[in-house]
Amino acid sequence: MSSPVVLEKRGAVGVILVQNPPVNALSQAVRQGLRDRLAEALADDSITAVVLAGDGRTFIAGADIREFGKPMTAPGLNEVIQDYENATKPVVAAIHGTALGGGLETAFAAHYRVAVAKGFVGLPEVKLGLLPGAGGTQRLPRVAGVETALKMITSGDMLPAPLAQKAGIVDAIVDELIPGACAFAEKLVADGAPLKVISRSRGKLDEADKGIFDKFRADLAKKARGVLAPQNCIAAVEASVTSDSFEAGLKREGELFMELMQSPQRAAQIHAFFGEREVAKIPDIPKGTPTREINSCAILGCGTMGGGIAMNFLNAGIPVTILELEQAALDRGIGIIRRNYENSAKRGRFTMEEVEKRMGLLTPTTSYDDIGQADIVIEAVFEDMEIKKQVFAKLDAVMKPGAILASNTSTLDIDEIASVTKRPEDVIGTHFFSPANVMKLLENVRGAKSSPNTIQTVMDLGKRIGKICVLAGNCHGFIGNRMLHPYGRQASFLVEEGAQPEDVDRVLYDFGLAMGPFAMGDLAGLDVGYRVRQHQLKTWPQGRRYSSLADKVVELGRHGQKTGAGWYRYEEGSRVPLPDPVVKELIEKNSAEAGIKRGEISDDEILERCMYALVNEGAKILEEGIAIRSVDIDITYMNGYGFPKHRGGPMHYADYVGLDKVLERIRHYYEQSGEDDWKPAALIEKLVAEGKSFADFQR
Ligand code: T1G
Repeated sequence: MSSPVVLEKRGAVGVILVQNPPVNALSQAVRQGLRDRLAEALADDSITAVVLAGDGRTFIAGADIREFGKPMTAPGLNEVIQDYENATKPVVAAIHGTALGGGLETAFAAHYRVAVAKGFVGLPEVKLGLLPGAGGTQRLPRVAGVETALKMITSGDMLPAPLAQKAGIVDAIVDELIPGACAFAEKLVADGAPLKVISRSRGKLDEADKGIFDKFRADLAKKARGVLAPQNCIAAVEASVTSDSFEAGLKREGELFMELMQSPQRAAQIHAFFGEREVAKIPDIPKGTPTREINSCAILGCGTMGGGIAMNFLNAGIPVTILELEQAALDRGIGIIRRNYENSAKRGRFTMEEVEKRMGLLTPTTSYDDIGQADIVIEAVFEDMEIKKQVFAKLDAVMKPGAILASNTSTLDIDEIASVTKRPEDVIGTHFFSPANVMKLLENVRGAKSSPNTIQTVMDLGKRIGKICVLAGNCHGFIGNRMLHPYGRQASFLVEEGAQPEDVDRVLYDFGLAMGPFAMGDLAGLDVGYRVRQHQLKTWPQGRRYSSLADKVVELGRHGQKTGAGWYRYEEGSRVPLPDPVVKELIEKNSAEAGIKRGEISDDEILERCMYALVNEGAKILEEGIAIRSVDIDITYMNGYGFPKHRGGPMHYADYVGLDKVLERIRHYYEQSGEDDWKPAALIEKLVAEGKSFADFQR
């Protein structure tokens, strides 16, 4: 089998080229090839210098993540790197695309690094629950200083080549990758330039920096609560300047790396990494399905959602016509969009010129006449079926043929909405999450008649505007909100039975969620859920337990942060949730009226009843085909509902606990309560009977 690494000669320069598409990952064959080609280049007297580059779209983008969790294979990356550091001829790494992780670590083994201006470098291992495990935590501080190293390694963020040059990571920017790198290498030879070996220079830590490690530790203990990788990253960088030698520091890095490699958090975060790519693959929509060009967008509604959705398109350079029937509401919405951009500019995210450029793509209107030529229209009006049907009937009349008609509904029936149009094949749900310009998840909902073209066009469009798209089937609440209902019910039942809202929120916050259900409700607005429940109550199954506690809170006028009080009270100007005696009294009274005896509830029970309610509903969603794979549910929850990435999503978490244990607890709560939320999903029983996990599930 031919090696994925070749050696080409350009004059007296040997170009070692990695050819392992799509991202030149450092598979075993690549590592072996790098060693072999270097040995050949060093043995060839006609070669006076070496250039190391990636073929195709990028330099090496890291270790081959698919190898993780499997037995290590020789040669290890550190061995390969050592060969390059010890080379007796100048080695120049030529960077384009994204030199990431092990790729940048390999580039650090070269004596010099050049890059095209559009190239990027980074050490994103922390996003995978790891740390740079081939010397990155030891070499980067020696090249760019401790603070830059800590920032890059704990954030995992990429640096554009010009900034990498400023940081000392890249020695020169070249116009043309290979010719530029070869010319740079030839000059090294001509000048008799020294062979710079990073590992033989000390870390650039001066006395002032000593406290920096504790500062990073404290910051990340808050920002990344319970997450191991960032803490180990800091310890590894610290070792680069406190160890007696480079080798000692490298050894410490290896120990800290292996700790992470063996952690369930690494498995969870890599599950999330591949999952974010897996969800783009729709089994019944073949690759190459024709799609429509989207060069303009119309949005109905300029409220919180409409304005946030518009920003996504403006950020991607797609012109938006935004319709609000009332001029005052329209002006208010436009003002909020402008203010959001100006705040970003004040924070240095982009220039005021960029603000004007994006605002220049936005056309406000109060007339349907102005939106008919848009390639897609997204309705973000009041969450009421009758209103949505009126709007879609109007859209059907005004939108040009071939336009996509999308609804931002968060729970309502897409088929019913499509039924009022003559073009149900062009109708689809595009459920954005608030704040729509921030949240990564876009839950697209296929109607029974949505065409493959419509679906693929919207999936591609979602990626283009920077979203992670999950395709859901059509049911009440689709994937995310349908699971949220039993989760929310258990939270309310727990409070009726003895817990306090702050107990439930604390347990889930400590588990890693961004916030618990009560704080989340206060943030989102309790009146939203109230309206959905009043609608649901019309068809509430006889005998099914219902908690009216949340309704009573809303009926006191307590809608959450926006009214200064909800489940919690909020002091003037503060968003800190404070337990409120008024709510405590309401809870006691509600339990008494409902004849529910209150008692002690353990943290374990709180976590199980909230988590497994999610998992059980998720399993039903999976078996009904509303979600294509279990990972689609995980990606939905991690990117739309603040589920911690280091836990991998509710279904991955259930696999980690063990489906047999989860089933045993679901059966326990079912026997205890008789509630159909706890009726074990047939899929869980089937998987457990077969000794399988959700990850094994194939349709
Ligand atoms: N290993 C294996 N497969 C990878 C991969 C990797 N490192 N990176 C990407 N892929 C696959 C991906 O799953 C997808 O597959 C295809 O390539 C295109 O990716 C020792 C231990 C490079 C910025 O974390 O950030 O080095 O879906 O859709 O949008 O210290 O991929 O087509 O089957 O994302 O153009 C560190 C991870 C590894 C980089 C390109 N490196 N990759 O983005 O394409 S750990 C990373 C990315 C490490 C060392 C440590 C992005 C990208 P499929 P894509 P893209």
